[in-house]
Amino acid sequence: MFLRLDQLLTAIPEPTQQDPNEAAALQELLGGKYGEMSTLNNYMFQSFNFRSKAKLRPFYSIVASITAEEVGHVELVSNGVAMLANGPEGDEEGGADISDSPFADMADIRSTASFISNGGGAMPVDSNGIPWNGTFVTTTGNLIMDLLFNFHLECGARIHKLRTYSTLTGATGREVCGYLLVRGSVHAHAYALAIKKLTGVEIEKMLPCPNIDLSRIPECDKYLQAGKHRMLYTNSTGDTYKEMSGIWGNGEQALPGDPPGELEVVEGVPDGAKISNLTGTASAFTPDYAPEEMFEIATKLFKKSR
Ligand code: MN3
Repeated sequence: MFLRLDQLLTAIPEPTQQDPNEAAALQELLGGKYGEMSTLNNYMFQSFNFRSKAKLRPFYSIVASITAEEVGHVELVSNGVAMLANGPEGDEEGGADISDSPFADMADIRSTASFISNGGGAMPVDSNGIPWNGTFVTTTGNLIMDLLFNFHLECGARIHKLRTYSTLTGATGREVCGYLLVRGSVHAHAYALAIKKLTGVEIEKMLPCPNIDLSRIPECDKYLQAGKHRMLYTNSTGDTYKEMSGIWGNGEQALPGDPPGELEVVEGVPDGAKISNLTGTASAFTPDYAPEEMFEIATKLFKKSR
């Protein structure tokens, strides 16, 4: 079962300007082959299909708990995409004259469909608008094969995050990349250690792979100082999934190059942040947009719930 919290994993700075092309670039981290839809669905289906869950509990726990974090990553990137596509100011008043082509600029953005079909929202597509698909999921039934695939997936995801970061100039998209680079590094490290426990092969010595020095990415700094590169969250209640501390912990240390310290499993979820309150885009419904009645109904229903 899953529990939903009305928060984002980290605070994303509001954009200073509308930038639907940066939103399209960020889509790669959502619906690209190595995006968050892929990490989420790989670990989710592997955890559903996991055999001998009781006997292999530490390994099941690590895949199951990371699954929950990945839902939060999908949510984080989706919010970043929508914030960039929307820009800093809402447009709830409307009143534009449709014959003036108020959205002429949208014909020239990279993903015109993100405006025409999706109203500036995020979609499970890559940076070229090509849909994410289920063939990106690997669940073989062989635990070592699946963990190896997950290690590769997280390493590939880091390349894509770095390259996406280097296409962005605004703080909004860069923050999303910086946070995910740190957390993706944790997940690559976690799968490497799981493989080591099962096979004796010290695959974590390949890390960081690719060789990305997080200390040179300013947006990573506060997360490194807070020790986010050393923490795995159970994303559950009580001590459920705590068994993974035999893999993540147990004297294992942070990767060379990152701030030193022992790896630790943290019960529960990380501190969340507020979700940006995006407003409607009245001019997208020119000439007729009247949300007031819906707002009124919602206000009445809210009062009845109290
Ligand atoms: Mn992720």
